[in-house]
Parts: sequence; C-alpha cells; structure tokens
Amino acid sequence: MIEREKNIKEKKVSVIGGARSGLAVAKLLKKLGADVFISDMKKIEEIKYVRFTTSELDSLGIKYEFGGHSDRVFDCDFIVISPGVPSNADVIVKAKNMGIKVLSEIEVASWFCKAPIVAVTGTNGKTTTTSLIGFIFRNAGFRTIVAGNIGSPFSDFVFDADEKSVVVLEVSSFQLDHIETFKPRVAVLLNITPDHLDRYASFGDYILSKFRIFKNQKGDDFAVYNYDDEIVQPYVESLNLVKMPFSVVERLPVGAFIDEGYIVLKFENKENRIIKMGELKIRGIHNVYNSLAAALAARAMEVKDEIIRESLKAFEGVAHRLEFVREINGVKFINDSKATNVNSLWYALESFDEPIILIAGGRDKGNDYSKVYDLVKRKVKLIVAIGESKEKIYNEFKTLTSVVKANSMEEAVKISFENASPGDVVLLSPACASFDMFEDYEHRGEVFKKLVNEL
Ligand code: UMA
Repeated sequence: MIEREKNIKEKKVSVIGGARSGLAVAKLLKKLGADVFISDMKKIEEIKYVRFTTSELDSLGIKYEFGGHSDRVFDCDFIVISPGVPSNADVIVKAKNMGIKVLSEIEVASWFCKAPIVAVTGTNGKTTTTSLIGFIFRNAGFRTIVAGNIGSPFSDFVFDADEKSVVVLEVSSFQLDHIETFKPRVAVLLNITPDHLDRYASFGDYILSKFRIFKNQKGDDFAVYNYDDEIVQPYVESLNLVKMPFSVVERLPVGAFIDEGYIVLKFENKENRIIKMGELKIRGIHNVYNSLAAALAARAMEVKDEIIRESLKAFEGVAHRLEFVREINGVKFINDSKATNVNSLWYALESFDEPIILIAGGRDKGNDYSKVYDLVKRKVKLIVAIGESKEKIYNEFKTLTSVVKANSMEEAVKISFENASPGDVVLLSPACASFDMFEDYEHRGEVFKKLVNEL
C-alpha cells in the first residue's frame, strides 16, 4: 500500500463522471498527491446528488471540464470510471483503444484500504444485506464502515478504516466491471436474475460481471453464496475458496439453512439454531435469504452466534425496501421504491397475503413481466400504472387484473386510496427505474411517503 501511495504522487488521473463516486475518488487521489482531472458530460449545475462549485475544485487543486468530454481526458496514466458511465461510452471506448487503463472507483479506493472488506453483490437484496451485515458488525464491537453502491462512495471513507475495522461494501455489477486487484476477504453473492439489460449486451455478460467479485480471492478467503440459485451455485462450487453456502430448500452439510422453521448455522458438524424465521422483523422469503447470507458473512469474521441472533432479531430493514409507511382505515401503505426490476417486484408481491393495490411503472429496462403474471393474478386487485412504461404495463396485465393509468404519483396515490378497502395493502413497487419522473428511487420513495402522509 505504501508503494501505491508513493506511486500515486507521480500519476495523472482522469475521472469520468463528476457525481458522488467521481468527486470522492478525485478528492482521494488529489489528497495523495496525484494530478487529477474530472470530466463530466453534464454542466456542473446539472449534476445530481452532489453540489459543488468550480471554485471549490480550484481550491482543492482538482482540474475539470463540464458539459462534455474533450481529448484532454486521454492525457493521463489511467482513467477512473464512475459506475453510471457505460463501458461503451465513446470516451471509454476511445481510451481503451489508446491502451489507457480504465478502473472503477472501488478498485482505486481498495488500494488504500487497511481493513478487511466484506463485499455484497447480487441482483436483489444487496442494500438490505449490506446494512444488516454492517449492523451485526457494529453490535459485535467492530469499527464498521458501510459504503459503496448503497449511496456512499468507498473513496470517501477508506481512510476511516484501520486494521481492526471492517468495511462492508455494497457492490454493483457496474463497479465490478472495472476492478483489477479488488479483493474482498468475504464475498457475498445473493442471487442473479436479469437486470440492467440496457447496459449489458446479454444476460451472460451481466452474470460474468457479478462473478468478478471472486476474481482476486485466494484459497482462505470466503465465498458466501446462494445454493438455491442455479446460476450462482455451480459457478461458486468450482472455485477454490472457503465456501459458505446458504439455502432455504435443503439442509446443507455446511453453511446456513432452515430446519423446523429455524435459521441454522452448521460448521464442523455442529448445528446451531440461531433464530426462528418468524422472529425476523424483516418480512418475506427474500429477507430470510438475506439474513442467512448476513449470518454467514458475520460467522466468516468470527462474530459470535449470540450477537448474530440479537442482531437478526432487532434489524428493522432499510428505507424504500418494503418500508411500512402508514395504516389508514385498515389500509397499509408500503414503500418499495427500491424495486427497480421485475424480480424485486416478485419478492414484494410474494411478501403479502393481503389483497394488493400495486403502483408500478417508470423507465423500463427491457422488463419481462411473465414471471409475475401468476402472482398478479392471485394477489393484485388493481394496478395503477405510472411513468414512461404505463402503456406497456397496461397491455401486459389488463387481462389478468384491473389496470388504470395515472399521470403522476399524486394521482396514483389518490386512485389507490379511493379503491382500497380495509385489509388491503397499497404497494409502491415499480419494477422500473425512476429517472423518467424522479431524481432517483429515493426521491420517488420520499414523494410517495409524503403523499401518503398527507392523505
Ligand atoms: N456521465 C458522464 N459521461 C457518460 C455518462 C455519465 O460524464 O458517458 C456522468 C453523468 O453526467 C453524471 C455522472 O456521470 O454526472 C453519473 O455518475 P454515476 O451515475 O456513477 O453517479 P454517482 O453519483 O457517482 O453514483 C454511483 C452509483 N450510480 C450508479 O451505479 C448508476 C450509485 O448507485 C452509488 O450509490 C454511488 O456511485 C456511490 O457508490 C446508485 C444506483 O442506481 C444507487 N446503482 C445501480 C443499482 O443499484 O441498480 C447499480
């Protein structure tokens, strides 16, 4: 690491994308003495999530350009790419053709990380599992940093971690696409289902991207993985790592599974019942999976079962993921704005026994809704379709249940409330990205909650 720090001083680095990760990694590299240049295709005032000015960058000594990528980008030793910048963006393709190395922000931050990293990926459940693992480590007394795709760039926190800390990172496929030496002590792979098909040439490419989480692990590093996932299981079992599988279907010879309604950890032929599934505060079978994965990640770092038990019992989940908002006249309102793909919607529908009024739609990512046809038919009494994809949703589901279209979230909440009877659930679980109507899924969830609280 010291070698890296020394080397950075002599490097010229171009950072593509100047939002959260771009700005964080630029500051990190500048602090270490590099010559840093940020380039963003947007004007500075249009950049989301972070507000900063050119004079702030001037005072930090960071160079910049906004409103487009010029050839100045290529005058560097390597490029750091923000996760939101597609690999096939002109600027990236050109850089690669010129032989310039393109690295992700988590790769660069990891060079300076003294703490072991627990990295969590998967199509769904990443944020909940990352938060839960962080919660367990904090309860176990570790100095714990939770960062990454969850919304806080790793680069902002890497110097807060020392050898005794643990860094729990949510990592997306976009972040894994450009790693080189990034090596988690514990890698958690929750599941893989089609997503981000607007960014990958095929589902196969997306799968390969997820598998990169294990790329640099060595024989004594841990792979926590979903034994029930037919894409994940055969691949991980072919790796030479310490394997920690979890299953809700099978009793495993080693790992985590369900027995007589209990979450069980089994190692060295010793079975420990940790907690009854019913005692988990977070609902649904997907959260049983997330809890099994988190328990194994904690076990890998030698957290005691007692701490794992207390933590699983107390954890209340994360905002925007099946978040209970309010009950009015016996109608429960649930904010699942984080459901940005069909699989998340599947889990959300599966989590409720009550009749559901579903608010769905937004920016479509090549969604195939056939997986939820059956659940919609059985459980959903009304769909309120919103956003760019409302026509598609209307056409997909009109023969299965009632569907109406709304022009705004306000109208969607109003229609849902008017049509709800006591005992129903009004569920915002869009299965789409939010960018057609909102800044991001958090903004979408906040707007929904505000409207519900005003009813
Ligand atoms: N940009 C360019 N050139 C391009 C394309 C984009 O300059 O060709 C610029 C845009 O103008 C914009 C910037 O790049 O200003 C956007 O970068 P970004 O989207 O990477 O934004 P960040 O704020 O850095 O957020 C990223 C992650 N975003 C994405 O993966 C899309 C955040 O994940 C993450 O929390 C953050 O880094 C900190 O690590 C969000 C997300 O939606 C939550 N993730 C996806 C998901 O969970 O499904 C993967």
